[in-house]
Amino acid sequence: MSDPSKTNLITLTRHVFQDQVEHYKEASGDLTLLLTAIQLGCKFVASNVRKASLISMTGLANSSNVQGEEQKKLDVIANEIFVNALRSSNKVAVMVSEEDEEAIFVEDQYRGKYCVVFDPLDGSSNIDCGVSIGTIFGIYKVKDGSTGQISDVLRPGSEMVAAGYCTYGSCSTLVMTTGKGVNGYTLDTEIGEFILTHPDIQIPSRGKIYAVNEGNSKYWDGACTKYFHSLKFPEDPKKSPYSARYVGSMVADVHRTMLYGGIFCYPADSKSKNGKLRILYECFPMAFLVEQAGGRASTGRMRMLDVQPETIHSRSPIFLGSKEDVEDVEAYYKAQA
Ligand code: P6P
Repeated sequence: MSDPSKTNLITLTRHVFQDQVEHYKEASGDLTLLLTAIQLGCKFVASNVRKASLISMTGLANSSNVQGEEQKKLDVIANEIFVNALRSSNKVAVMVSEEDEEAIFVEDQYRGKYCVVFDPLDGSSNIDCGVSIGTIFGIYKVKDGSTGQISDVLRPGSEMVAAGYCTYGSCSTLVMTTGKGVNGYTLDTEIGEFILTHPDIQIPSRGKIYAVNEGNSKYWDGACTKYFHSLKFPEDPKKSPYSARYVGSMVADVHRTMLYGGIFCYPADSKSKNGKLRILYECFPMAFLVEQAGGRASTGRMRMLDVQPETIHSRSPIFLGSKEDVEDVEAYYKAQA
C-alpha cells in the first residue's frame, strides 16, 4: 500500500464537498460551486503575482481606486478576474470589491443566491518588492425573498456564511471557513489544486507577538498607548516583552497570527478616526476566521462581527488574534471609557 498522503489527496473542492455532505445535507451544492470560482481567481492571481516582475505586471496602472489609492496593474487584473469568475459561476447576486466604488448587481440570467465581498489583492503596495500579499473574501446568502440589493451586504459580519483569504508569498495558502472551523489549503502549482495542509486551525489562547504600525504611535489614544507599552515593558519582571512583527500586508500578518498566535491591530487614531481597514472585505472575513479558530476579534469596544456597516467601504479599528491578548486590549478601552 503506497503512502496515502501521496495518493489520497484532499483537495479544497473535495474537502468542501465532504463538509457539505456531512454538515449541510440539505445544501444544493451552490456554495461549493461558488468556492470553486473563488479558487480559480486565487489560482490566477497566484500565477500572476509569482511572475509579476517577469511580465512587467509590477508598477502602477496609472489609475486610482475608490479609496484614492494608486492602483497597481495587478490590482486591476485581479479585480477583473474575480468579478468575471464570480459572475460566470451563476451563484452570485451582489458583489462588493475594494476596487469598485459601487456594488455590482449581477444581471438576471447569471444571478445566484450569494453575495461576495472581497479585496482582490490586499497589500498590493508590497508587490514590487516581493513581500507577501493576498486576497480576502466574505460570503453572505441573500435575505429571504431578496434577489440581491445593497441591504443584503450592509449586514453584521455574524451573518456571513463563509469567509477566507489566500496568501501569495513563498507559497499560496487558502484559509477558509464555512462556519464549522478553519482549514488551510496550499496550492500545488504542478497539478493546479489547493491541497489540505492545515486541518482545523486553532489559535493559541495567548501569543508572544504583536503586529501594529508603530509609525502611527504619536496618533494613538491613551488605551492604545498604555496597551502597547505594557507589551514592551511588562510590569511583571519575570515576563519577557512581546516580539514585534509587522508586514504591512493584512493577509500576511493575520496568517502568521492564525498559526502562531498573538495579536494583529489596526487601531483608530487621531489621524484615522475609524481606523484604516474596511469592515466588509477586510475586518469581517478575518474576524469570522479568527473566531472560528478559537480566537477573538474586536473594535476595542465591541465584538467586530456585531458591527453594522453604514456603507460598503466603511472602516473600523480592529484588534484580532489570541483570545486573551484581545481581551487585554478591551480591558484598556473599558478602563478608558
Ligand atoms: P499601513 C494594505 O494597504 C492594507 O490595506 C492592509 O493589508 C495592511 O494591514 C494595512 O493596509 C497597512 O497599512 O498604514 O500600516 O501601511
